[in-house]
Formats: sequence, structure tokens, C-alpha cells
Amino acid sequence: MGLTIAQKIIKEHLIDDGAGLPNLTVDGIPEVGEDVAIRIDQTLTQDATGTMAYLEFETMGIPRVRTELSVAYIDHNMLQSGFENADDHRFIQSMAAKYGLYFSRPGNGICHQVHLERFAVPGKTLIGSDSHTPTAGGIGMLAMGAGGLDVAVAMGGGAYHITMPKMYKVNLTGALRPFVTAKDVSLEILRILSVKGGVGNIIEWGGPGVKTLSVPERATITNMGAELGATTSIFPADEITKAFMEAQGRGDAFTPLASDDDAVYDRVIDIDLSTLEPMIACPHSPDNVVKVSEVAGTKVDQVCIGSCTNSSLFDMLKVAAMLKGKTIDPSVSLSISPGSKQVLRMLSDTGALSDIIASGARVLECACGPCIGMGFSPNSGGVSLRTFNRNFEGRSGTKDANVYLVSPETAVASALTGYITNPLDAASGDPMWVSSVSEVSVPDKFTIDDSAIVPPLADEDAAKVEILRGPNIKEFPVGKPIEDEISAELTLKVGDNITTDHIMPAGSKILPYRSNIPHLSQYCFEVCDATFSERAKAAGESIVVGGINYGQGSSREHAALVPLYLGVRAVIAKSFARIHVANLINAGIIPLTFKNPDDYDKLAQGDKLVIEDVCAGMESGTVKLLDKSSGVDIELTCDFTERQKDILKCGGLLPYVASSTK
Ligand code: MIC
Ligand code: SF4
Repeated sequence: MGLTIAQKIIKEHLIDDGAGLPNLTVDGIPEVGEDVAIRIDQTLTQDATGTMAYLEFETMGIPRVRTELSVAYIDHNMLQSGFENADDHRFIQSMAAKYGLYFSRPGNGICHQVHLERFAVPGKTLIGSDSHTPTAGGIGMLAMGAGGLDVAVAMGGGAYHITMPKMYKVNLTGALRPFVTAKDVSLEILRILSVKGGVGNIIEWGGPGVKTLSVPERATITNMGAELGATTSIFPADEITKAFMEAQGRGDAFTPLASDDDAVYDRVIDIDLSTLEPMIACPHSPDNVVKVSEVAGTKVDQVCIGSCTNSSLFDMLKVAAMLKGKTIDPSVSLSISPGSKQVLRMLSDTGALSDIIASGARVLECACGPCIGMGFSPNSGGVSLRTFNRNFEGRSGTKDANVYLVSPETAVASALTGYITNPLDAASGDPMWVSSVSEVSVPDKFTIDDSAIVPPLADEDAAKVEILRGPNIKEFPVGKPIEDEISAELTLKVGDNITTDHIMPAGSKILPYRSNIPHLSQYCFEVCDATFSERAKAAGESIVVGGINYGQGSSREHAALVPLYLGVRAVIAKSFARIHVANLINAGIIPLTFKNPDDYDKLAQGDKLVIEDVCAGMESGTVKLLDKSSGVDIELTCDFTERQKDILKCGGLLPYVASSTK
């Protein structure tokens, strides 16, 4: 039987890190559902999760990173409205210098865009402390988002553990029409599969339509695979990939990569690119997708173009071509954040930047910016159209804003009219527009300027580096070994699809405190219940209950560390998102699922709960929960791999690593 692209990479990176190899099929690949340890070739961090990841790495006492390449990016916390972010940047830079990492300076760009341009390699493995790390799947890399602690372990040479996923294939045929884009493909697959449809799966993009998509377009698609909850998404590495890498001066790093003709997939989804239409995700979920034509005419207050989904030179050149000679509607505020210094510089060199500036757009830094609520929040009740990947309630910084997700083409067409506008309609009366946008392609040669990437120091120089720590760095909590009986109050009951933005919000007021868990704790679950933090503290120990796909979205381990700090001992949900469940275990919080999802309705906030015989339950796979307030008892699934059990018994991944290296 043939193999898929992901199966080939996993097979080549499979390692035994102490627990033995998983059960393998006759083709030598792990059976679906097995715990798989893989060797990680590259890691990336960004600053919002990086500070914590490096503090954790430091405790491991490893003198230098043991990956082929590790990069520390600064792209999220860019406002520097106080000392906090600037101090954290200096801390991360000093850590990079001491431990042998590349350091991408603030202003160099969004980690995923820069990584694709300068470092991603087909066939290699990458984990990053950011959920959109799968962007590098656009180049044929097995790239996954992970919690900071998992990235720290990988930097130290440790394996990354995943549950062997199922293999999905999206079979592309046809070609996109002008003004219908890769973003519309991402939105279409979200419409088909929903935000939980990718959980437990790797999505491979194949079929004859693949050769019509450039690497930046492929990266837009793999980027938004994160919104499906997929383990990752991947494209083959072909002639188009090779040309992109050569244009980046990295042709030597190219290796072709394809699935076997007789590879077997658990599900195949067909998409004919030529029949697609411009799509839009309506508030407040990336899978709330309809055709743009269905909401056309809605008044727009703000339009934002950028983010790791849509900030490539390819996207920006199309945006500039559409804006050329035109002025945005006076009622609209338009922001444009190029994804990297390379993008900005090439926009400037080609003159396209002038067309953008002349249109009335506000050009922002090459950074995440508005995507994570770092400035440019919409007006009260405002409608914001964004080329980003997430439109969760409150994420923009304005709680009652209505955020829609669209392609750059839809964004520009709407910024020009002031209303949600189908770019196909807008283009139908303007043949010049159509030809100038259709002419945009990926250049044969990118301008290479790595002056904002500081390379690793030689060992002798690295040894002399002093780590620079500011007062914003506070101690982080470490879990305690799981007890046989957990007796605690149900301090919060929430619904389905709770995101890590609900659990631990970001935004300009909070994001600067990612290295200060005590400060962050005031805001835990603020979006759902502003009294939670105080109530959890008062309760001492507590339990949180959630619905389906609990913890979707961002990889931030703060969504586990902060509840840990507030005394949360267990989370019970109908189902969990992949990265978050790993973060809970890594923090020493036990994640349990309802055996019968209807039992969710039997528990009420404020109830006193007892989870009995936890240690025996971890062996049998089931524990009993007694609700002392109502007298009801229910069964919970408590199904963990041997390694996860050991981690929980130690009180989290850090104590586990410490105990296994003794
Ligand atoms: C996001 O898009 O939510 C973030 C901010 O990039 C996060 C990381 C973080 O919370 O720092 C992510 O996607 O993992
Ligand atoms: Fe940055 Fe937004 Fe991408 Fe997250 S989704 S990495 S905040 S641009």
C-alpha cells in the first residue's frame, strides 16, 4: 500500500524516546490513534508565547538547542506602551544568543511569513508555539502548532508526541477565476468541515488543481487548516515549490515530495476551483461561512488586510493593483500590514506601496497587529472586514464588534465602496482592473535581506552572554502530582467551541503580561464570566466544565497555566481541541470527557464535585464523578497514553522531564 506525504515524513522521523515504538502497520507507519514520538528538525517561537517557552527551556539546563534550526521571532507584542514588551524582547534576544537560536527582530515580520520565505524546508518537521505553524505546510513541511513547553522540550532535542492522525485528502480540480482566491478555498473547506472537522486529521491537498496554486496561496490554505482543528495540513513539494525556493535563494534546500499513487485516505473531499465563489466567515466563528453575495450591501466601518494568512507579496501586489488610482470610501478605515520586511521592501521597490498609500490606507508595521487586538480595534458595534483567520468574539479588542473574514480582493472591493462587496461584481465593470490583478504573479527573484535576522553565536561567544530579565518576568506555576481523589467546586460551566481566547484573552491591555501569570490571572475567562478569577481563587481548588471542542484556536499554554495558577485541577468536556488538551496535561491539569455527552446537562455551576479513584481510573479508562450537590453520579472517560499518565502523575511535563533525566 502506498503512503501519503505526511505518513512518509512521520515514518522517517519516528523515534523511540523510551516508551518503545508504537504499533506499526505492514508499511511501517503507526496505526491511527497510536501515541507517536517524532524527531523535530526545526522549531519556532513568537514573543507572546516565547517568553514562557524560554523560561521553561532554561529550567531544563541544556547548554544549546539541539535542533537543526530554531528561530525566535518577535511579531505579536509590538506596541511597547510600557517597559514590559521591550524587556521581554531583550530577554528573548539574550536567550537566542546564549542558546544558539536565530533571532528575528521586531519589524522583520510575522513568524509564519518569514519562516516560509527564509527557513521552511520540504520533508522536514517543524513545531512552533503558535497554532498557525502549519503555514509551512505550503512548502511541504510537516509543521505543527504546539504549547510552549512542547517546543521547549523539542529545542532540547526531545521528541514531539502526537496521536497518529487519520489522513484526509482534498482533491483539487480546475483553476481559480480572477478575484476568487486561496482564502476562499480555506473558507469553503471550513464551511464543509467546521471548526472541529479537522480534529485528529492531517489534511493533504492534492489533485490536478494543485499545480495552479503558488506557494503563498498554498500557505494561505495550510495556515487556515488551524481553524479546522487539524493536526496539520500539507501540500506536495513540486516544481512550483522549487521555483519559489530558488526565487528565495534557497533552491539547494528543495527536495521533491509527493504521495504515492496508491496512498489510502480516510476521507477524500473534492473541490473544483473553477466553480468557487468569493466566501465570507460571518461573526463570530471562522466556520460561519456563506457566499459574499449573500451578505453584500452590509455597511462596513473598517477593513484590515494582513496577518499570517494573507500578507504575502503576492497578496499585497494584488491589493495594490486594485487600489491603484482609487480612493477608499471616506467612511472606511483601511489598514494594511505587509507580512515581512521582504514584502514591504519589494512593495516599496516596485512602487506598489505608493499606490497603497495614495488610496488613503493606513500602512501598519510588519506584524500581527490588529489580528491579535494589538491596536486598530473597531468602533463600538462596528463591522470589520479582515483578511485574517479568526473572528472570535472580542478578539479584535471591541467586544460588540462584528468581525468578518474575507480574501484581500473582497476586502479591497469593500473598502472602496464602504459596503460588503463581491469583488466579481466590482470587477465586471472594470476590464483594466481585471487585467492588472490577473497579471500579478510570484516573482522569479525575491529581494533577500536578512539583516534583521541575527544568526546564532559560536559556542565560546554564547557562553559569555548574560540573560537580561525585566521585572515583568514572574515565576510560573508548576503542577502537583495527580491525587487519587479530586474534590472541588465546579466554578465555571461553559458551552461548545470555547476558544483559548475565551480562556485567556489577548489584546493590547493583556498581551504584554504573558510572562506574568499572576497579573494575567485577573482576566481568565473574562469574556465568559468576569467574576471567574475571584471565585476560583476563593474556591481554592476547582473544576471547569465545557462542551464540544473545548480549547480550540490559539496554542497559548497560558490557557492552561493560568487556570492552574487559579487552582483548576480538572477540566471536563464533551471533547477537546488537540493542542489545548496537550497543554492541560503538560500543566498537570487532568482533562476528562463525558462518557455520555448528555451528562453535561446534569452538572451545574457551583456544584461540589468529587472525582474518585483517579489512579485506578487512569488504568481502566473510566472514572466516577459524584455530584455531591445533586447526588447524581456519572462516568467520565479517562483515557491516556502511558506517557500522559506518567506526566500527570508527576504533576506536568516539566517535573516529568526532570524526573526522567535524573
Ligand atoms: C493567535 O493567533 O491566536 C496567536 C496569538 O497567534 C496564538 C498564539 C498566542 O496566543 O500567543 C496562536 O495562534 O497560537
Ligand atoms: Fe499573528 Fe494573527 Fe497569525 Fe496569530 S493568527 S500568528 S496573531 S497574524
